[in-house]
Amino acid sequence: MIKSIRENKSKDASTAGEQTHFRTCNLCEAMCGIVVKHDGEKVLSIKGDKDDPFSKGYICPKATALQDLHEDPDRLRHPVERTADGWKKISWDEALDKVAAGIQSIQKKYGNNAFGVYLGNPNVHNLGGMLTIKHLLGSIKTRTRFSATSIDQLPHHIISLHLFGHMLRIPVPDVNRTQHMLIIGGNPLASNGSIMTAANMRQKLKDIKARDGKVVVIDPRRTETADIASEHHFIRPATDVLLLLAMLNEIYVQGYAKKARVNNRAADLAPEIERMADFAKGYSAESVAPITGIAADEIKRLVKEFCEAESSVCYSRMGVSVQEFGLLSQYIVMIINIVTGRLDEVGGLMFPNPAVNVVQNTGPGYLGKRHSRVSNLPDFNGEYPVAAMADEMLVEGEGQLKGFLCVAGNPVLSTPNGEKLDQAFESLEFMVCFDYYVTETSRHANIILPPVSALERDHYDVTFNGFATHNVAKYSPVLFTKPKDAKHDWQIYIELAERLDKNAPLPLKAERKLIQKLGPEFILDQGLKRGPYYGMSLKKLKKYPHGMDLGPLKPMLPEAIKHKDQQINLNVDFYQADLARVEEMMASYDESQILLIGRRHVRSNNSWLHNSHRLTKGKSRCTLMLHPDTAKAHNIEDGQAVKVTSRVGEVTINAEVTDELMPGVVSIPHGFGHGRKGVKQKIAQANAGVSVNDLTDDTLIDELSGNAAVNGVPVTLQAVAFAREDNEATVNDKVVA
Ligand SMILES: Nc1nc2c(c(=O)[nH]1)N[C@H]1C(S)=C(S)[C@@H](COP(=O)(O)OP(=O)(O)OC[C@H]3O[C@@H](n4cnc5c(=O)[nH]c(N)nc54)[C@H](O)[C@@H]3O)O[C@H]1N2
Ligand SMILES: Nc1nc2c(c(=O)[nH]1)N[C@H]1C(S)=C(S)[C@@H](COP(=O)(O)OP(=O)(O)OC[C@H]3O[C@@H](n4cnc5c(=O)[nH]c(N)nc54)[C@H](O)[C@@H]3O)O[C@H]1N2
Ligand code: SF4
Ligand SMILES: [Mo]
Repeated sequence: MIKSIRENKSKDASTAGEQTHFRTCNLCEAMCGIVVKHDGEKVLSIKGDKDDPFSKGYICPKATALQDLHEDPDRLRHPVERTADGWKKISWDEALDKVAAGIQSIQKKYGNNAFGVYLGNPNVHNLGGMLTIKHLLGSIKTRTRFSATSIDQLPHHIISLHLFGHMLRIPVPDVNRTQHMLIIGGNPLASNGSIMTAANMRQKLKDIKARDGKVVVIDPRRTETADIASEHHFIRPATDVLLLLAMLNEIYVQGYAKKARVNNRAADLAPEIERMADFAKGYSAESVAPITGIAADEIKRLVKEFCEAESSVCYSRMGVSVQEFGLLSQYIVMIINIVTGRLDEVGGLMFPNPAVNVVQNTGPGYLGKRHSRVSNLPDFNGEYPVAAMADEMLVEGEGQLKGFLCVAGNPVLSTPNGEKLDQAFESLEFMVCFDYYVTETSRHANIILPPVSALERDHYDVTFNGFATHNVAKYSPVLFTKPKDAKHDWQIYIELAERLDKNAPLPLKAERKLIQKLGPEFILDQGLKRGPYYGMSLKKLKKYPHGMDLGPLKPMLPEAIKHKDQQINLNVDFYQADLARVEEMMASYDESQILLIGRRHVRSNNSWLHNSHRLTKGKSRCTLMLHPDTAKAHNIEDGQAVKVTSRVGEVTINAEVTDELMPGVVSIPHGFGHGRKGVKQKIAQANAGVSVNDLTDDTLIDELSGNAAVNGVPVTLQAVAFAREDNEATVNDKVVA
C-alpha cells in the first residue's frame, strides 16, 4: 500500500534522532526501493522497502554499498591535479578553468575531433547527468565519441531502430506473466537483470515454475540462474547464432510460424514472415548440433515447447550481445519472438510505457553515418565502437586523438585490450576524468573532477523505467545535503559547458542558467508532464515516496512503432548479408580451441564496487573457472596458478576447477586488475585480481555492429609451477613456468 508523506514522517519521529528515507537504489538496473535509516549525517541501515510497488522489499547485497561508497575514505571529495609530486588538491574554479583551457588548447592545435569523450555505464544511472549530458557534449563539439554501449547493448539499439523506428523502443520480457522463458546468455540471478528491469528475478523465475511454466537456460556455464531453472543446456561460446538459426528453421519446419496478431495492428508482415522461412533454411538442427554442443533432438524439443506454451518469450543478453555474431543473434531472437506471435502479447515480449517517454524526447539513432579513422568501424548514434578507441590515440595521422575526457567510466578495465588502452591514455597530451576515484583509467588524467555521492543527489530512473517489466514511477529526493564545496555531475557539465561555449546561442545560455538556478529537476517535471500518464508531475510523484504503481505492461502496437508508416520493418536484407560470415565460421570451426567467457557476481558491479570491504571480503572471486576435464588435459589443479594467453596478452590467475563450466571453456570475471601502479583504492588493491580485458582482443568484434566480442575469445592455458596463495598476479608478473 502506498503511504502518504505525513504517515512516514510520523513514523520517523518514533526514534529520537533516527530518520527514515525512501529511495531507489541506482547501482544496477533493478530499481529496488530501499529504506535508509540515518541520523541526518550518517547512514544507520539500508533495507528493502516492502511498500515499494516495484521491488516489494527485495534488495541484493550491493544496496549497502551505497553507504560504503558514501563513507569511503578513498573517495575523492574535491578536484585533484596530477603533479610531479603526486595528486594535489585544487579548487573547483581552478580545476574547471584548467580543464576548459586544456580541451581548447588541444582542439585549437589539432582540430575539434582530436579531443575524444568516453561515457561509462554509471551515466545512465544518474538523473542529473542524463538530463544535462547534451550540454557537455554539445560544448565539446567533437565527433570522436565512445561509450560502454559498444561493449554491451548496442545490438538491441540497432534492432529496435530497424524494426520499430527508434533505438530506445526496446521490448522486454513480460516475466511476471510468461509461462515459458528461454534465457540465452543472461544470468539475472547475478546481474539482477539487464534490459529487463525486474527486481527479485529469483522469485520471478520460481513463480514461473510454480504456475506450471518453464524456465530454460542456454549458457556455457551452469549459472546461478541455470541452477534454479527447469533445464539448462551448455552451449559452445559464440555459436548461439547457429542454435538460433536452427531454431528459426525448426519453427517453420514444424509449422509453428504464424500470422501473429501483431500483423493486423502493426504491418502486414505476412510476406516477410513467409520470406523468413528461407532465412534459416539449411541450418538444420543436425547441422549445428556438433558445433553448438546441443543435440538435434533437444533443439527440436526446445522449439516445440517454446511454441506450444500458452505464452513464451525468448530473452537474450550479454553472453550473446558481446560476441562475434551479437547483432545477428539478437536479431534472430527478436524474429523468433515475432514469428511465433510473442511480440506485444501478455507473457511475451512487451513494450514498457514509462512515465518519462525517452523515445519521444530523443532522436531515433542511426548506424554507420561515419566510420572510425583507423579501424573503419561504423558509428552508432554518433559513437564509435570502444574497440576502435586505443587505435584512435596510438595511430598517427590527421584526426589522431590527443586529448580525452572519460565520464564515469573505467575503460582500461572494461574494454578489450585494456593494456593497449592503458598505453594509449599514457600517450595523450591532456586527459580529464569525472570520477570518484583514482582508478586504472583516471590515474592517467591530468585532472579528476569528482561528483557528489549517490546519497547526496536526487533520483528518478529515466533510463531503466524504459526497460521495466511493470510500469512504475518514483522520485527519490536528496538524502544528505551535499557539502558546500562539492558539485553534482550536472553542475560539472554545465559549468564546463559555459566555459567552453562562450558563444553559445542565447536560448542555450539561458537554459544553462536556468538549470543552474533550479537544478535539472524541472526538466524531469517537464518530461513527466509531457508523458503518457494524465496528471503526472514531479509534485504528484513526491506524494508517493515509495513510488507509484502504473500497472502491468500493456499491448502498445501500433503506437509503439516510430516508423512514419507505423509498420514494423524486419529489414531482412541487412541481416541476411551477415550469413556469409556464419558460413565462413562453420566451414573453419576449430572445436579444440579453448574459449574464454566472462562472469558476473552479485556482490560486484563492473569495476567499481571493489573498494567495499563488505562486498569483497572472503575468498577472491577473480578466478579462472574451468571444467575438471579441461583442467586435467592441461595438468592444472584446483587453486593452481595458470598462465592464460590470448593474441593480445597474458594474465596469471588461480584456477577454480568446477563442472559448472562446459569442457573447453574458461571464465574470468571482468572489472578486476586493480594492481596497476597508481590506483588509489586500498581495499580493491588488496584483492587486485587480474583484468580479463587484458586478454580480450580489440580486433575481435561483431563486424555487423562494431560491438566488442569479449565472449568466446580463443586462449591457451599453461599451468605454472606453484600454487599461489593470493590472486594478485598482474599482467606484468613474470611467473616462471
Ligand atoms: N570482458 C568484459 N568486459 C566488459 C563486460 C563484460 O561482461 N565482460 N561488461 C561490459 C559492460 S555491460 C559495461 S556496462 C561496461 C562498464 O564499463 P565502464 O562504464 O567503463 O566501467 P565501470 O566499471 O562501470 O566504471 C564506472 C566508473 O565510474 C565511476 N562512477 C560511479 N558512479 C559515478 C557517478 O555517478 N559519477 C561519476 N562521474 N562517476 C561515477 C566509478 O568510480 C568507476 O570508476 O563494462 C563492459 N566490459
Ligand atoms: N552484480 C552485478 N550486477 C550487474 C553488473 C555487475 O557487474 N555485477 N553489471 C550490470 C551491467 S552493466 C549489465 S550490462 C548487466 C548484464 O547482465 P547479464 O546479461 O545477465 O550479464 P552476465 O551475468 O554477464 O550474464 C551473461 C551470461 O552469458 C553467459 N555467456 C557467456 N558467453 C556466452 C555465449 O557465447 N553464449 C551464451 N549463450 N551465453 C554466454 C555467461 O556465462 C553469463 O552467464 O548486469 C548488470 N548488473
Ligand atoms: S539489485 Fe541490488 S544493486 Fe540492483 S538496484 Fe536492487 S539493491 Fe541495488
Ligand atoms: Mo552494462
